[in-house]
Amino acid sequence: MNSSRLLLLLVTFLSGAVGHAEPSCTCECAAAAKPVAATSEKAPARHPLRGVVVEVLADKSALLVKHEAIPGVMKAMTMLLKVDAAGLSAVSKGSPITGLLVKRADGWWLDAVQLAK
Ligand SMILES: [Cu+2]
Repeated sequence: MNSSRLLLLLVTFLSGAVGHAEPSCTCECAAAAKPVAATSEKAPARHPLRGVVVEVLADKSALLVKHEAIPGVMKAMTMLLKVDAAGLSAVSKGSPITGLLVKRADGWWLDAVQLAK
């Protein structure tokens, strides 16, 4: 009776100590992890792409790109990719480029377009 009561006190003390240490860790982890989790849930997958600009189609805000194979996504091909204004002005016909291929509701986009080095 005496020893089990001592054990109970010990367990209570230990769980109290753990309970005190854990919340601050949980808070930090939750704060750090939440935005990442939310982003990965919402944002579509971005696949690194390497290719060459075949044509700049400014009127369509798009580039005709001959790109290398993207394993698990698509084989090597020449295709039209929508780009933002920055992407459009960063390249010209014949430019070797890299970017991030993203599938959106309105089709395939190339984000973060850069001249390949
Ligand atoms: Cu393609």
